[in-house]
Amino acid sequence: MKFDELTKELQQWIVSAVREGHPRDTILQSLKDYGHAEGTTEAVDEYIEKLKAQGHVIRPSSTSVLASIPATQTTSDRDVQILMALNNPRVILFGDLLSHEECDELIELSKARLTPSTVVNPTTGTYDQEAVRTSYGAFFKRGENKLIQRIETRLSELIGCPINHGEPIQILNYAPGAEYKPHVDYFDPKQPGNTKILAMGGQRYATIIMYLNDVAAGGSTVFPHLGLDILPRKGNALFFSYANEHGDLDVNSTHGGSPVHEGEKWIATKWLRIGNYTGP
Ligand code: PD2
Ligand code: ZN
Repeated sequence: MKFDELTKELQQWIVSAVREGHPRDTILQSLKDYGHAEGTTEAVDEYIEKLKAQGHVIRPSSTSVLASIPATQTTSDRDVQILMALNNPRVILFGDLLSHEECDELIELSKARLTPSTVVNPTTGTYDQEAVRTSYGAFFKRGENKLIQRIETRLSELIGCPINHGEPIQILNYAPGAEYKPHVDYFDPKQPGNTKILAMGGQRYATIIMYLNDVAAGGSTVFPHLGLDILPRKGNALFFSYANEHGDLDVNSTHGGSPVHEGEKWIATKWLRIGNYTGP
């Protein structure tokens, strides 16, 4: 039976079950248990395929995974708190990942290097200055100094990702009114301008945003598809992922940096690749 031929009630039930991440077979068994076995297998498969084609990643349901997350995660040089976790897409808010001294040092070291931020043009592959991103930024080469080495090791231990899969840390500074409009951090492989950037370590699969100062008002990291806003707090860090090794990409990871209303905002961003990052 086609999905559209089911009753509206049944359609809604299937939509919720699939989006909540329940396994296909569990969904089919429940439908059978409640007397809806006939024709629903095709309809469930049709809906799952449609979601995948739209770029949604369907992950297993995770209540038990979230329940077992420890309150504190220990790395070789620091205990990091876990303040919030969402499973689908994976979003984790870490508390106290950086010390206040580390935040201040990153800001001071970057001040002399700041230049206007750019975005990758998906058609041409050039790095262009655009109104969608009005921050200033500075890069630190991987392992550039002791501080960067320490932070990169800590992140690698926390996330379980090899250091050489990480792009260089980027510091971003937002003045009042500055923002980064909602976007995805992965590169659409169908766009010709992304070929070169994808060749330098494969797809990006996750982002870590480290908040280097408290912002008096505004400047949250927003996830419009999730109705989620993360407020900048000095030393906290946000991890979110959006791709897997099969090339599935999750549009629900769309996020932005909302305009700063009062004060300024400083963050450090680390993007992670599926393979070794070989770019600049
Ligand atoms: O500044 C942010 O909160 C922000 C928002 C969206 C940073 C990024 N994206 C990024 O660096 O990719
Ligand atoms: Zn982003």
